[in-house]
Amino acid sequence: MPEGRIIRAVSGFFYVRTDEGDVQCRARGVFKKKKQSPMVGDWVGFEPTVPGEGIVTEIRPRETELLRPPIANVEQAVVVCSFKEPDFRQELLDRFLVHIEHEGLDALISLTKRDLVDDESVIDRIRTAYVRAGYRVIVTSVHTGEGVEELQRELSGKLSVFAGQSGVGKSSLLNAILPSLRLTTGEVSRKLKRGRHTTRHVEILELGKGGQVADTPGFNQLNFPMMEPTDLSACFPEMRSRAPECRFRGCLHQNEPDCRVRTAVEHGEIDAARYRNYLQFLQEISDQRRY
Ligand SMILES: Nc1nc2c(ncn2[C@@H]2O[C@H](COP(=O)(O)OP(=O)(O)OP(=O)(O)O)[C@@H](O)[C@H]2O)c(=O)[nH]1
Ligand SMILES: [Mg+2]
Ligand SMILES: [Zn+2]
Repeated sequence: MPEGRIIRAVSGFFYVRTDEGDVQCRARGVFKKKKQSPMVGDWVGFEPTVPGEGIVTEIRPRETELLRPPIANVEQAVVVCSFKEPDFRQELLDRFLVHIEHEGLDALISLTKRDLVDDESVIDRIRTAYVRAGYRVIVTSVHTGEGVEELQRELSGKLSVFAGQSGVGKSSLLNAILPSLRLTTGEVSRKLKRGRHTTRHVEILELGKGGQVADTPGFNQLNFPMMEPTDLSACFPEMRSRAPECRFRGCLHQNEPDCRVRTAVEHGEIDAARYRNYLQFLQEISDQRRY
């Protein structure tokens, strides 16, 4: 059976890349019954129908699966956040990171539109908070080219996904890395200070040097999947590494005595805003579980 990888999904069609070219496929009906659906990034087997077309009949087991944005088998997620237009939202960044950690992907943070910020201390505060938490952080501007090559290096030799709010500059960054992509980009609305959802589909793009990236539509909200409260602190690397030194196993780092995480927050080793977001997410997760 011919095989390939789904590189794009648009209104019920799956574009499967094979050595012999792309094949436009529909999915076999049985997937619907099983409540399964092929995803971009999936390795699939298909039955050819007419030249260039086929039907996906088999989905290979996924190594990883991200539901927002929906993509399978990526190794690394690049969370893209702008300093301005739209304004930096740390809570949303932390939400994205929890999702990514929960799915076991490597995370990289790209802070965009550096050219719109005059105050260097704003950049430093954010960068330091996340570097200390254990993340790779790349500050970029497509106007000055800052950070573009560094980002490109981090993308080589693997499949990554760009995730982030609409308008933060995901597609613009990809164009800066490889101008021939000519992805459509959109102005940020002045009035609403929000992106206009310019990218409509998840699509895997070839960057050369063995690098592949999925550009994805932006979104502004993100709820958590069902998870245990103890899973949540494991999604914060700086808490995960300190938790073994808490007095209690399963410590949720709230009011427990001899909590190493709280001590680290008090000493400024863990970013206070990230810790506040953690507590808020913990509340959300326990509220979820009550229904
Ligand atoms: N000043 C400045 N503007 C940028 C930069 N990067 C992107 N922009 C602008 O930000 C706007 C949105 O960029 P896009 O690349 O379309 O954003 P996106 O994240 O792909 O948005 P969606 O596809 O809607 O999710 C465009 O007007 C870009 O020109 C940057 O580094 N500096
Ligand atoms: Mg886009
Ligand atoms: Zn603790």
